[in-house]
Amino acid sequence: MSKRGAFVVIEGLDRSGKSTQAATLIKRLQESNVPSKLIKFPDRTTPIGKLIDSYLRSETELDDHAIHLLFSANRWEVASSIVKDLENGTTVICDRYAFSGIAFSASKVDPSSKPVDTSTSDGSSVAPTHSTRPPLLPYSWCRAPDVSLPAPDLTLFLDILPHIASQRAGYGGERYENQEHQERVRELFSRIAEEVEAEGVGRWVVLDGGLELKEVEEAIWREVKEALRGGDDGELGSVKRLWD
Ligand code: NYM
Ligand code: MG
Repeated sequence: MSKRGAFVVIEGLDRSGKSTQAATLIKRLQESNVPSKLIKFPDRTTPIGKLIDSYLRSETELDDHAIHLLFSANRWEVASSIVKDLENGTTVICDRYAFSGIAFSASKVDPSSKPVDTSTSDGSSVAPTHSTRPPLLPYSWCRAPDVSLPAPDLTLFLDILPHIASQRAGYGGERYENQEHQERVRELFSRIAEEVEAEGVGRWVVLDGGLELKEVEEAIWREVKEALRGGDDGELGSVKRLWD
């Protein structure tokens, strides 16, 4: 059997540079004659993806549970083809994955909900913000639909501060693209990182997305070369499943 490909996911907040870096990475892999393929979630081209696209552009309203399940279904549509590619020796680079699914949904709050606690030590009260409201969807509920999806061998998290991301071109056009929500998304990504490490569902590497493009590119390349070697034992083994 030929050596299987590596499954590499790039994650981060909106405008953290994922898509730019994913495009550069795939070019570099191809120049190095590594069979590879770039995929992205949401894949807005499928029937489910079109619903997601319309929701993100605020052209459609959907129940929060329903849209969460659609994002997951959009991954399940291609889950078996990801496994097939990996087994055939193709390295799959994936721009966002189930971790975005959890982070963006579990960070939602009901704007009309009662804030958790907004009183200050002197007894006065501050205006409620996103971070003082209770979550709309439980974390464990958000994680459940993606259980058993193919697990990445490596996740590269491009870390950026929400106020820096908000200054980048193209920010703010879609749902979720506001600093308060993104602060909460960033906290959830840290929680997910801890779980990925605790449960051994591949490596999770945090890279500074605020650096120059070229520096981020080199850091990514170092990690991906290591992943292609198969880590310490030089073996990627069979494709694992998320949270198994
Ligand atoms: N997003 C992405 C989710 O809410 N759930 C998911 O499962 C995925 C994959 O969609 N703000 C959010 C994150 C982004 C938005 O992604 C669209 P992109 O990469 O900007 O097209
Ligand atoms: Mg976006």
